[in-house]
Amino acid sequence: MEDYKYLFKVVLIGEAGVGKTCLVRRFTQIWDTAGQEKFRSITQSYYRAAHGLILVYDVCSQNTFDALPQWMTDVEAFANQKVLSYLVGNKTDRMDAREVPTHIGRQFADRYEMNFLETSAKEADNVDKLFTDIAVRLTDEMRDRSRLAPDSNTTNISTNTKSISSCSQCFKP
Ligand SMILES: Nc1nc2c(ncn2[C@@H]2O[C@H](COP(=O)(O)OP(=O)(O)O)[C@@H](O)[C@H]2O)c(=O)[nH]1
Ligand SMILES: [Mg+2]
Repeated sequence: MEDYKYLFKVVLIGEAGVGKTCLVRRFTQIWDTAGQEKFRSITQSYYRAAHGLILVYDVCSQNTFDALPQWMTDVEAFANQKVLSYLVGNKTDRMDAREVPTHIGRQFADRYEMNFLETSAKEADNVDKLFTDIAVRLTDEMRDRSRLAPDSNTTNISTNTKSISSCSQCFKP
């Protein structure tokens, strides 16, 4: 832990089954829910002090896309206004089953001023890009901020970590 210059908290949200746990299994410093989304019991504490936020839907499930406005209500209520947010359409490997076209996902992301990516946790498509983009952007932001105020760069860094429960259905890296 002491070897890291910055530690960022990135939270993943979205309907159950969209692939959050599979996405995150490749990256141990990212927080995942422990399935609370099934009970809509994600609260302020999960979002607190998050630097990054990834809202995931399944491109093969219109229902998970239709639930996004509800998730945004939570984000607007609980997340830091300056959180770096990404909308991610996962499961692009299931081409024949796609229900949500790319441009519709992108349109939603634009409306809420979020970054947008489509991924496949199964094929590892764009997963590295997602997490490295977030890490690079947050690091740049933090560097810029510490240049302005040399001693303030640690105040917003969460030192909490949470182990990620294993998921037998996830694709091994
Ligand atoms: N085809 C495909 N299946 C996926 C992908 N990501 C996750 N899954 C499957 O979707 C199901 C739910 O994944 P999980 O990560 O537990 O979803 P969570 O509830 O959002 O954490 C599991 O059966 C995974 O194997 C993906 O990119 N492609
Ligand atoms: Mg999960």
